[in-house]
Amino acid sequence: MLQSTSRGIQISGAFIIISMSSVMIYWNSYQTKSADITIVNLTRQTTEISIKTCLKNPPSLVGHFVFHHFNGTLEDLNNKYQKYKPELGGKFKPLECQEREKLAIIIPYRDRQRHLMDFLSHMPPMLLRQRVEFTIFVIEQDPQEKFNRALMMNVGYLEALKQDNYSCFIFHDVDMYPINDNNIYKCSTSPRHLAVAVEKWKFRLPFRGYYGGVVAYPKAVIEKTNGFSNFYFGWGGEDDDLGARLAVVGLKFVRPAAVYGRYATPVHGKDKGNPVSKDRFRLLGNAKSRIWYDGLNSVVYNVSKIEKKKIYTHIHITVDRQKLEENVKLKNIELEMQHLKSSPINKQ
Ligand code: UD2
Ligand code: MN
Repeated sequence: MLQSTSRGIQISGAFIIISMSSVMIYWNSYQTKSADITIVNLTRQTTEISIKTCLKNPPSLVGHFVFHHFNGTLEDLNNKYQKYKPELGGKFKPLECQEREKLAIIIPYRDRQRHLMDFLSHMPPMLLRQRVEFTIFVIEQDPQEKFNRALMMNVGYLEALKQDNYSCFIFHDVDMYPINDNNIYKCSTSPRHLAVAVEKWKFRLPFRGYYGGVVAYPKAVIEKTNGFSNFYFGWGGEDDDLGARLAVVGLKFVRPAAVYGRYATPVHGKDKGNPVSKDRFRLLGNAKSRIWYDGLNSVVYNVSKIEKKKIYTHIHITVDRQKLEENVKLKNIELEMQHLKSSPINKQ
């Protein structure tokens, strides 16, 4: 017999109390109070059956799927995704199982409304087929300064952690759309470069050390590399800098097979506020020595607005380039002083 009450279900003398994460069965250890149930003796035999954890390759995957431009509105998407019951700010959880990893997708962003709508239309269905628990964070840099993609990645990491204890971070171009759902958006202990076969590069790597587009980092790795460099204003260089940082801490990117890591990329021009960086080769030249003072530990920015939308979180950032660069230099001096103080000659 199965009888439902407001707090639990009774099956032939046993109660099953359903909580968010587990199912507890209390055998013969109950007392009823009219329709309500009071558990009087929890010390008797208890059995816990966990709701199943999500599989890494769930049967819901379809393999190759097509990217379509989206012509609707954000409201259309809000309605479309209502059935998944995202929490405010766009936290989606798989309904079928429990996922341990919490993923933050960080999108460095400015003035790409059309690409953003395509992204918001394309990504959640795939991520839910993959049984990923995720939130999309759009980190928008205001128009004052040249665009700085890696700086927005640092900001996204720090701001996402203020919202929840995310354990996996995927830094994602807004104009890249995965087209094979076997490219799983979860972290491993190594950092992963996911954009292996990109349409704009004729579906192959342009060069071996290419780390553009989409990278997945577990939290521990971001901390190890002190995040990303703050110095790359304008287009280019910051993606090569990631590889240099990983080399310093003895890590390498791993990649999914090219048949999985496929991305559709719309053709677009260069953005006004993001001219090719003239400093990029100079910066790359000393990328390895900057890692300890140029990154998360020296970033300076101002949050002007946080918008918790129904299906994603939009954070608006202002950057004072002079202040930021001064702070990075100060951090360098501070670390050098500490180093000198702790050197054996000063300890005598
Ligand atoms: C390549 C890399 C990209 C990055 C960039 C150099 C690929 C597929 N992507 O992209 O990862 O290394 O070179 O910086 O090879 N953005 C805005 N607004 C702007 C400018 C940039 O939102 O005004 C964001 C947006 O998320 C965009 C990303 O920055 O997808 C990269 O900028 P891009 O699309 O102009 O550069 P692209 O396609 O050459
Ligand atoms: Mn692009």
